[in-house]
Amino acid sequence: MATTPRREEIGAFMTLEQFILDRQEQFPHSTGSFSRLIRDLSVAAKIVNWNMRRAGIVDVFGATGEVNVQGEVQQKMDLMAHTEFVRALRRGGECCLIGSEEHSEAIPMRTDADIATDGKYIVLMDPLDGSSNIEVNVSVGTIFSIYRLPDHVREATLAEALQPGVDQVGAGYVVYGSSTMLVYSTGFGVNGFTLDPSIGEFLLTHPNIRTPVDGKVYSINEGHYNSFEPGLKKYIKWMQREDAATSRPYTTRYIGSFVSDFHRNLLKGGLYIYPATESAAEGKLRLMYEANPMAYIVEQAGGAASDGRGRILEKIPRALHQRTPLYIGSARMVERAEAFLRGDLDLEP
Ligand code: P6P
Repeated sequence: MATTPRREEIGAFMTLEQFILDRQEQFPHSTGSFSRLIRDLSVAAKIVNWNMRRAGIVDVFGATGEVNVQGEVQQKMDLMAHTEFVRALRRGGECCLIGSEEHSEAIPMRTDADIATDGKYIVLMDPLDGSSNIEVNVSVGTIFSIYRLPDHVREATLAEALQPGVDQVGAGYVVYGSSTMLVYSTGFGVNGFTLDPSIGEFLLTHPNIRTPVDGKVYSINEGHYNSFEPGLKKYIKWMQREDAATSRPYTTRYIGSFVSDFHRNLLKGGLYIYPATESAAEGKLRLMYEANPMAYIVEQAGGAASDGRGRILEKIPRALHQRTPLYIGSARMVERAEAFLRGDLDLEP
């Protein structure tokens, strides 16, 4: 595992900019547009990080008094993050449409003269997931999903944003934790970059991340246990039973911040579950800008993502803010969950 570079070693790490240019050179016909889009996202991530690190000092805690499209109290930091990512993408000119958890409708990118930009990419995002944790100093994150505007389309509308997850051309997240990391994939593996605030650069500290095929950690809010479906209850009880041969009981780790739970499970192995419950028939996580991008990343790292019955990336979207049950992480753990939910895994009690 790479460690934070000592001062004299910083030069030993490739920066995100260098990595992007290296990757671009592998595609002779590349125009550099996608590279510039990733750079634009990384600039916004640095600005959001700067605001996050001073949140305890400046009055940016708490709610705006508004309720977002999800019916959730919008935190001041949600609005800040949304504003910074929209500003960076609009300024960069590579994005033609944004979908954001913080905005009910898709946001077309236009120039000041209200002319549609010629950007080729659609970005769907959760600008700051888990923001209610900020005022208690718990890690939070940004999640983004990238699609190409179909060639025959001149101006992007919501219809062009509602593509299945298998059609993503990139996805990533930023975790604002003990350090700030940008982790993303463009379909050629998953790479993690740690922000060195002393030079303002993301450094390649986690090249070619692969997630363990199985794990012993599960992340779920067991407060909802009584409303889980029978197969999930059986799976949880199976994970809790003593069995040295299969390293059970497993460990529960649930931070209440999806990006943080996902990141730990990606590196160490594990399974994050937000299932359908009585109060949330479709689960809580959103398909287009939480489940799909993380499913893209985890599959690129050798893991799996399911809604309990089928592959997340193959779900046909209906709406920008639709929700989905989510089982995501180590492939073997996802497969086992699906088997319990089907009722066809007759494991020892
Ligand atoms: P609950 C944060 O609001 C979030 O979307 C995820 O980051 C987190 O895993 C989940 O909801 C927590 O939800 O119902 O357990 O409080």
